[in-house]
Amino acid sequence: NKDKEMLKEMEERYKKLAASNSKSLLKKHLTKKIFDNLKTKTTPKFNSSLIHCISSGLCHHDSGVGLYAPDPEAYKVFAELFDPVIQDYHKGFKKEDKQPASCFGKGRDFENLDPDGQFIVSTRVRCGRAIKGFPFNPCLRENTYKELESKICKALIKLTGEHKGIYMPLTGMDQDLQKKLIDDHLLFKPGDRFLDSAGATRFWPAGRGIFLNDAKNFMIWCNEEDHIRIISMEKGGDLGRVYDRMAWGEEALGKHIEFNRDERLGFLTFCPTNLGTSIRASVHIKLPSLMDQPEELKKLAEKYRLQIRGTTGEHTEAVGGVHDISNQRRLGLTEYEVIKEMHEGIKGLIEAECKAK
Ligand code: ADP
Ligand code: CIR
Repeated sequence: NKDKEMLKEMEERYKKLAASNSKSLLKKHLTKKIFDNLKTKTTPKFNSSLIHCISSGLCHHDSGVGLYAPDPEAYKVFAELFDPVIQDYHKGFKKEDKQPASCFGKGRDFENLDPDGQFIVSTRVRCGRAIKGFPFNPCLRENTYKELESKICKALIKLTGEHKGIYMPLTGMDQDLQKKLIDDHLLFKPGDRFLDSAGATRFWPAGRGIFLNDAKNFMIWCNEEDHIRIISMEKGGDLGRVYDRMAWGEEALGKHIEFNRDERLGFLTFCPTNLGTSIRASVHIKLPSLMDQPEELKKLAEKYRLQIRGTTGEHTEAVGGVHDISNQRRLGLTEYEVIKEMHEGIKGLIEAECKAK
């Protein structure tokens, strides 16, 4: 009976989304037929159902995507919904397509995007990793969050050289320190409403934390949206150097942790937008002339397959003319190709800015 009631409630909420003017990929691709096909399915190992996948998008009609995978098997069991969303977001990755083998290549192939420091405030490259054998947020409990954290910490203490650093758990962290780390763009913000309604913030702050190297240009986030986020960041536009630091850190960590990589979808992540390489390479950039022509900027971003975000992250505004511009697609191409696409795009934007002056 309880199951019947839950199904009825999900149907009501689905109808509301379908009748709304939401621009989310969930609304676009979750047809009535697919909804009916999937509504009573569950994943074999962790028993997740459709509501776990779509609850964020049902809550927030202003989602860009609105879909998450509660566990790795969800990508297969609910493929009828995930596949078209993945194809749309990653610009044409079809259900027969396969993520190529990892190839990081050399960051030094990419020249500094802004050697005179005119446009780029800072550059950041991140990737996400899941640990094999564990489900994602909606299926984790306080003890599994802690178990993941302790596995990650065991690997972190083995990092050496420029990656060496300390792990700071969120539990018991000084409020001023937490605020400073967030303001410096080093640490994730708590209370993301999209993650919250996706079931990704339960037992907070248990098992969550940040590892920071001595130079504060290499970070590892523990149990935020993904089990692991590996991040490299510094002032200026030396994308190649930032990328190499992340890639070497990923390689070092991978010697001590088995990452969950799918043959077809590449590295598995909670959000389907992060599959494949899971790399987001971004610059905080000032383009004063292009900012005055938002339509032109939007057109250029589409041409170069770039995504524009606000200054303090996704779903925020651009403060002081600083935008966060990054590669949109992460799946269907190698790590090296992702960085190349982003490098060419930013180069193109800077050229357009110079012409628009
Ligand atoms: P992600 O999914 O990559 O973690 P978010 O949009 O949630 O992205 O941003 C996380 C944090 O990283 C935010 O504080 C954001 O301002 C910061 N950030 C992203 N790109 C840059 C950059 N190029 N320079 C400085 N900070 C950045
Ligand atoms: C949304 O749907 O807006 C959020 N769930 C975040 C989706 C991830 N966004 C992205 O473009 N990488």
